Amino acid sequence: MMRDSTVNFTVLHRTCKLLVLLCFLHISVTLIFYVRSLEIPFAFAHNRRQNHSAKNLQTTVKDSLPGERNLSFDTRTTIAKELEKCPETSPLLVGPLRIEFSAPVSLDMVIKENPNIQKGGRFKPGECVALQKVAIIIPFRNRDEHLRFWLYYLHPILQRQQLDYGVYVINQDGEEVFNRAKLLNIGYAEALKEYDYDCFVFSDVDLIPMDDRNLYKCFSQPRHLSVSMDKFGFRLPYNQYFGGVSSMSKEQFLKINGFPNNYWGWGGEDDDIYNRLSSKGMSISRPSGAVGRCRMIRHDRDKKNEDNPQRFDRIAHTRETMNKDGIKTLSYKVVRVEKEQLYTKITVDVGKK
Ligand SMILES: [Mn+2]
Repeated sequence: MMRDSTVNFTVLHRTCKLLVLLCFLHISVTLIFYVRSLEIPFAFAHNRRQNHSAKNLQTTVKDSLPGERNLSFDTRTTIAKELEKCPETSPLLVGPLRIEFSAPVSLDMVIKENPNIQKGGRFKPGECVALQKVAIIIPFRNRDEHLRFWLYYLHPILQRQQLDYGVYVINQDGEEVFNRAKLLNIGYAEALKEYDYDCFVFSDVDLIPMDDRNLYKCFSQPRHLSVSMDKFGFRLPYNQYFGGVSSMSKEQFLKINGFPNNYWGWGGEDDDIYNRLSSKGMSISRPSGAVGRCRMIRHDRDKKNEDNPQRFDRIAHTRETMNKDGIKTLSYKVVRVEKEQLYTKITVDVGKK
């Protein structure tokens, strides 16, 4: 009997020891897995930080943007990083286009036909990383019908060109004399507050390209895009002509101190811009006459946009005035910013003549 109980006790003792060991093992394994689960997000965050510092300066600017904008942007770049750069020539281009203004278009229709446009008139290609970030600046006042045509034709073209772009309509508030060049300067400044654009296309609201190979992007020299307008019999009116639609990189724009702020009324500001470019040793890049064909929507002269009689005198003195009058001395007030589906409308007080 005695012997039996001793055996029993030993067995029980061993079982208990084993049980304690098992418990210890179980706890250890659980603990190891727990610690590892904490380390994974940490390692992920660490990796992401490394990726960030490897990215260029532009990202640093983006990172400093406030709140939600920043977050959605970051998410997008993370996805974009896995995509390849877009090709130099987009495979989506179709060439000559039929452009007509006989039937009016509605914004609802344009919105339905362009489901990939983000609020504010923003777009990024989904299949590759765009080569340039382009802000399109449209000086504006009371031309809603023209704007609808512009959006109807240009959004599909710009998407086929695989650009990362945003459309900014700069609306002059009030009834004072129109100031196209100042509105363009304001568009440049306001667009840069939103995104680190590296290229700026300045377009009149009533000009539509007739060929999608006329690229709305920047080149090694400032670009004139509206080279053969129907209005001028599909020819350049004169060699120095830089009106209608043009593009400039941020660098090119800053080199000439932006555009003049003191051309009130119609005419001259485009020649002043040309003088600025040539005085800084830049030349004008242009598409061929065939690719650069475009159509202007016919209209009467706007009220409060009469010929500027001072323009000839001003143009003669661009070299002396350009450093004192430009983007460096730009002053204006933003009256309101409206994020429409197909464009961002910024209404501004430009002051008066
Ligand atoms: Mn016009």
